[in-house]
Amino acid sequence: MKAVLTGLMMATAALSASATTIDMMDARTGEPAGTVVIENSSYGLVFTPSLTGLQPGGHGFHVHENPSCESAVKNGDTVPAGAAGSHYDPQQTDNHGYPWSDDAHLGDLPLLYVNEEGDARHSVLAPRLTVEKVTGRALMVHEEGDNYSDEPAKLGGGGPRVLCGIIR
Ligand SMILES: [Cu+2]
Repeated sequence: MKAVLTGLMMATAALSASATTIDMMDARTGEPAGTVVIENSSYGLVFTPSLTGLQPGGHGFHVHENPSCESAVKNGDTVPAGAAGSHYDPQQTDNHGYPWSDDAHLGDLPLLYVNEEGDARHSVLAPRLTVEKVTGRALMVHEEGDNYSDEPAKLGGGGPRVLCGIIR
């Protein structure tokens, strides 16, 4: 019994050791905007947001490919957090889809839910990811929602990037 308990405690310690806190910032101003904790589970990667000051409703939430939240110039326009690149897609699916689909960007996450007070507190699970797979990338929150499709708008229709954080 004691050995079983010790084993359980060690397993718990191993899981919590893999938790990583991502400092999020406003993509336009660079001001701190809260945190997202990521943690491995037996079923995938858990994202637990602690964010405030967002528009109520659903927001596109993705892992983007580059570890940068700098703005970038695209077609003559400045894009906040544009240096993060597009959705992390190591398998080159070139397809925006469901987080549990094999034929979608690996960085496609479940929608981030923001309550009427503008707070995001609900955890989401990405079954194909681990802390190790996303380290060295960027985490992004978009202004609009996400329909897990490239139709009618590319990349789920999330629009501008509002919050960004580097996953270290
Ligand atoms: Cu995105």
